[in-house]
Amino acid sequence: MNASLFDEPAVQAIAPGVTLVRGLALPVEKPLLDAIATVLDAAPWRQMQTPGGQNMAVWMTNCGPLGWVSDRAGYRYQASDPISALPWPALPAAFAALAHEAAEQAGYADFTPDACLVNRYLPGTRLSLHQDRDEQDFTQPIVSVSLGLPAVFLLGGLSRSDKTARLPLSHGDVLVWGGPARLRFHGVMPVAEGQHPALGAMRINLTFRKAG
Ligand code: MD3
Ligand code: FE
Repeated sequence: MNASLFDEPAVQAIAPGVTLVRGLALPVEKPLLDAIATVLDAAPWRQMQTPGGQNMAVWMTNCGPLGWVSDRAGYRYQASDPISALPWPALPAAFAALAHEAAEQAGYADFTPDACLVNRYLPGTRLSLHQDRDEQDFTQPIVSVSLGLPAVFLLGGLSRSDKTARLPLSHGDVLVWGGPARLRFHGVMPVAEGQHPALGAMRINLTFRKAG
């Protein structure tokens, strides 16, 4: 039983342009996990290289028409998986429906993502403060789905040096970032050790974007 479902409104305004829908993914946990397994069969977890040649700490894959990649040449979206040279696996219907529903609850009527970056955090993994600016159209929101171990998001401002706020997220929580929040710096604190009943010792984040 999740008591917070009863003493908090389902849709919470966290900051201008930041909407949290606690537990929105819980009723579709099984379809989401099945779809993640299908994506991983075609496009397994990999550590991408930073433009400087370091391994990124977060293990990633993608699905949908476009996937985010990083290598010595830089950051970009592309239609093919650099490992297989095949198109990224299709965006699963359960993913598309959840992203659309979350965006709608946040006030975006017609969110049709063309990219889903899937991030895997093992305990100790963090994501340093950055902006998402490789997409074409910043009027489109980003939808993020947290699964598995809990994490603390860092929400900064429009400048790297702005003070950050901490936002704890758990399995099933869905966030929508748009409008004035779209270019805010953000990151993830190191994920604490733990075991999630469905996912074990990992956190998975689905990040939906309109990239092209
Ligand atoms: C806030 N992923 O993949 S998603 C990323 O939990 C990324 O894996 C994190 O940041 C994760 O780029 C956070 C949440 C997120 C995404 C985009 C944002 C937060 C954002 C854009 C603006 C402000
Ligand atoms: Fe990001």
